[in-house]
Amino acid sequence: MIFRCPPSLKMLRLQQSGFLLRCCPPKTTTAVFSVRDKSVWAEEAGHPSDRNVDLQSKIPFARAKVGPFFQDKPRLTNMYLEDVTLKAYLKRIMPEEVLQAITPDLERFGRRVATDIGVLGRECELNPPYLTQYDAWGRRTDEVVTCQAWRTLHDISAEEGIIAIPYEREFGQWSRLYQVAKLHMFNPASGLYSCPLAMTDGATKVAELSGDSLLLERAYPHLVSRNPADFWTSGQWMTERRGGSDVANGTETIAVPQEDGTHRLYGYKWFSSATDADMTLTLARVMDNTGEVVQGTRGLSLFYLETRDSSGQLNNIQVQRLKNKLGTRQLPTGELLLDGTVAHKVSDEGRGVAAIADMLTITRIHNSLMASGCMRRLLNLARDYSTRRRVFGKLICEHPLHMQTLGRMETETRGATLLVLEVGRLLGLQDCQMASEQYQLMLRLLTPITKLYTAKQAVAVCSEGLESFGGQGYIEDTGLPTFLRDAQVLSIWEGTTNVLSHDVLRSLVKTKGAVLQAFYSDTAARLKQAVVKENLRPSCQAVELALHKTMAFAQKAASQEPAKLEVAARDLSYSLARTYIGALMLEHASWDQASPTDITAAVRWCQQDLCPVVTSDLAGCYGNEGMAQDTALVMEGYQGGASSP
Ligand code: MFK
Repeated sequence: MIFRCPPSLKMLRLQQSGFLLRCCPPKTTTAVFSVRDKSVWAEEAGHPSDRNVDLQSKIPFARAKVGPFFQDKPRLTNMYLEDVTLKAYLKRIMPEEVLQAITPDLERFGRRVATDIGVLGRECELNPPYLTQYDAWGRRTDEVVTCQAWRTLHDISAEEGIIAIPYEREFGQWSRLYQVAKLHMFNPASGLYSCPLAMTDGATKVAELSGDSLLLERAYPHLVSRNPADFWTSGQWMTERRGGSDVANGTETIAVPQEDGTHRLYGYKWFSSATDADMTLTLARVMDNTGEVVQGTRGLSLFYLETRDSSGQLNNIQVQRLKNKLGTRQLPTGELLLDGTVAHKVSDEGRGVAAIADMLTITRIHNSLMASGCMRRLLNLARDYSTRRRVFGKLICEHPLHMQTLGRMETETRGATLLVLEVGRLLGLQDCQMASEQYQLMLRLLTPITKLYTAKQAVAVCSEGLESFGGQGYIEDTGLPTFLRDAQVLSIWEGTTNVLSHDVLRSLVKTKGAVLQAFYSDTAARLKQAVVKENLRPSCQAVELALHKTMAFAQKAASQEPAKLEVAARDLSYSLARTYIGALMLEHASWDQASPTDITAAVRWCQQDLCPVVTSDLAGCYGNEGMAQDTALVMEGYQGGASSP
């Protein structure tokens, strides 16, 4: 129903308030309203006056009436069938028999995440966990109370094989990609159950790679179980009070060796996601028999511990409090005091960081899948909404400017999706010891690049996504603000953008530049394939130019003082990300079954500055003067914080 709001409506409202009735008699109105239930209007219309019943019946707003218009809400249908990039990538990459075997499951799951799983995820947001520290009789219990939906998501995760799939290896190297496809759909629907699953996957990988017999025999069967009653989740307790990024210098927890070969841990874990996990991997410094510990990275070892003993009592762990966070409110993130916690060492002494790096690789990939998944889910909601919302005389999908905005978000999302899927493919090869040296180098380099870049994309796309709903995007009970809140953590946990930019540099230094050589050959090979399509040629040239410029910059910077490369690390990472995504999109668009929109997306991607590191270098941002200017810019006017509360 369309109704116009004639100027005389203002007057009617004044009449309703009694103002005009007291001041002057009502004039004849020309208002034309179509009101469905006249009798109700008339019945309720005890005011402003029974003198004008006809007029009253035409007033759309009155006591306890909110008007006849209700905006239709956005809906999701099937997160697999509607994801053209995910479907096309799997079709292009996977052997036909594997794709045929897994497609029914992906289609069923795509529907589930749009329906019951999405509802459970929302319930987790609405019913956040809380901590009960004492029972009625004063005993310390430290019970983390989670909602039923959270526990149901635990069971669903097991039944759906979210962790089991890549380790069962039913489809060999493709099993990981199968899991990755499910995670891309599941993560944004899961009420952040994706977080414990990320750490669980990481712990499973560490168990496999470490070959530690206790981890393999005791924990591993639980971690990969499809039986909800047996399925365990794992934590990853890395962060301590001195801070999260500088693990080597911030870790104070000590491990005291016991006669039975175990260790007892004493420390304070400051930010422990999913405090309700069954087990965890954590870092500590082994104390020698003189009471000394080794500081720095070389003093850190990796430990496995179970959070409760066989009688259900906490393993000398006190949950001090749950964190009050901007987002991820669904997660019981806690501060934990370890006071003699029994633990088992799983790495060689002093090799803790290197050992937990295998876990970080997995959790960083999960983080990227949360980013790509969030963008896709919100974009699907936004495009559906654009067919239901009418403003300025037409549906918003008929407004070219609105479509341009969504189109830009779509391009980002497609690029991110191709990148995370490619990382999933590489991880599958590594899982099965099938990764060539080049692929292993690519996985090492792409993991931090993908994590840092997709996280930033997710924040930008989710922010724009909320805006595409107008004011409703800012209203809590639409569920939309959760997207933005939860996206914001993606660039923080698992290593901030700058920490991950350092990790990119670490991979360069550690491999003596071999990761960049691998990057060059991989990117060039993809461009060679795409350039045969005439309509892609200019874009291929743009990516090729960016590739050469980035390589030349990295080579030049490596021979200069380290500070220059360090201050360029973020822009270098962005350049590698944009260049590589460009190559992936062009390769995808050159596939003989590519759609016209694959070409549009690839061409548009390549229109941006693909090589910001060279742009900024030319502007002098990385020289001594540029660095001094940054500091001056930031510090101008600063009064030393003396008057802060
Ligand atoms: C859907 C949601 C998913 C997410 C859920 C997860 C929730 C969990 C929440 C959290 O726990 S957030 C906390 C996560 N914490 C971090 O991410 C820490 C960030 N800091 C870093 O990453 C630091 O850069 C790092 C701890 C790795 C630095 O430590 P060091 O000791 O200064 O590193 P160093 O000395 O460079 O490297 C030590 C060894 O580790 C070296 O091996 P070698 O001795 O053999 O040379 C490195 O090569 C190796 N290494 C470091 N990073 C690596 C790595 N190996 C492979 N890959 C890497 N990324």
